[in-house]
Amino acid sequence: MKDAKSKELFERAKKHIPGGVNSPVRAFGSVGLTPRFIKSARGAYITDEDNNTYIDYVCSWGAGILGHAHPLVIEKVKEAAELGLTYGAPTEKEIILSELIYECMPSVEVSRLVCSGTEAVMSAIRVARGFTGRTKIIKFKGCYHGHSDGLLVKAGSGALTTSVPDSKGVPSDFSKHTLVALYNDKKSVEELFIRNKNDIAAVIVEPVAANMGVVLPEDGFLNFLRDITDRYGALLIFDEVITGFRLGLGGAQEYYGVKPDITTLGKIIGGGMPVGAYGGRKEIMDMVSPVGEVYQAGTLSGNPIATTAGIETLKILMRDKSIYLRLEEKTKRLEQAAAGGAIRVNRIGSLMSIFFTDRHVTDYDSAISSDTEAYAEYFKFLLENGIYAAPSQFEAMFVSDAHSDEDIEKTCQVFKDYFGSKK
Ligand code: KE4
Repeated sequence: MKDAKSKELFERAKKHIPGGVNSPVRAFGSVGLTPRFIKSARGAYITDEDNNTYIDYVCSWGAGILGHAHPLVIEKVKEAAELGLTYGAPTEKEIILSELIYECMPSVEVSRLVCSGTEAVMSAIRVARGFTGRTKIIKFKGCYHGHSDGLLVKAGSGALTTSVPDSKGVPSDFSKHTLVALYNDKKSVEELFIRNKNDIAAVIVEPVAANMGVVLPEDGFLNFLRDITDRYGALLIFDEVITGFRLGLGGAQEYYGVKPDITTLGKIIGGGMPVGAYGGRKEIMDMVSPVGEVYQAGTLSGNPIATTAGIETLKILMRDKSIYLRLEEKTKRLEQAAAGGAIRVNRIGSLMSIFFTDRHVTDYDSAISSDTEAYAEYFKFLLENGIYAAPSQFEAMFVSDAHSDEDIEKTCQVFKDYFGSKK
């Protein structure tokens, strides 16, 4: 596999960009290889600067549900660009995107567009605190919600599961209001509510976790979170940055039939351009400036080019709901081809992770029992065979509508070759 150009670019990149990348996972650190510098992408394929073309299962971390450079989306983005790139003023496109989000997710009656999932989550938490007048937030070990200070925390040693910063530069004052529970562990949540009673503003959860690899909520877990937050007057925030429009038009909240108070979105709603959103019922969102007293703002929020890409992406998904059936069928074939190896596969819809462990992966501790060296070896084999998977055991595989039967068949064969050789 040629990687001379990527190697050269990586060295050059490190001179003026931390680690040579603008987001850590892209550096291929956990798989110990030179990151591939990508020069183009179309449909299910990405091509690197050494002209290697891969079948892409990262899909820009889920944004690319239609595949790269969908012709319709590109056409509309080009048209929009001719009209100017940004106005810093309201546009009809922002209304259209908010209406489409509401049509697909009725719990998101009112939404505010931002430029990333991090911004969406950070703002959602501020609104939850402003609405309830409370300070504490419960998150789950292994769930990732972007890089805002209060969420870069890990469980403290204390039995109280208070948290401590999980990043340098985050003062402990910023993390002390974040409590950490265990995913799929109702008791850990109950205990935090008993200890903190009416000081918990919200529980934030990835309704399907996808940042410790894909971990599904056990039966009743999300319903339990809905019940306990209602019981204590706290808000329930579903971080659907990954699951929103991925599991279906209504995301995880439709799939599991659990209605959160606030939803955060990203990735697919931008169709590959920088868009995040947070929203909920009007009563809550009226807290947000300029209506209410929770301040949040953004120069490029609702940008006309980004909203155009998002609108066109959602319209394509809404026009042809059979996309989701096709996505599920393709991903099921990948799951079946991987079966048999000393691995565990967690899959829901077109979201999947292969864990190199013999344990059922139901939470963070079982996820990290995976052999990351084995994952790195698998990743390298795939890359050498023209398959681009997530460069980390603790990410997800994403399938797009552009993945053809031949692409899936080829990937299944590579899986069978790899896992067959391991028997
Ligand atoms: P961004 O700020 O990266 O747009 O979104 C943060 C975020 C929030 N919530 C969830 C559930 C997320 O998965 C993310 C970001 N996802 C990662 C992939 N696991 C983005 C990839 C990266 O960090 O480079």
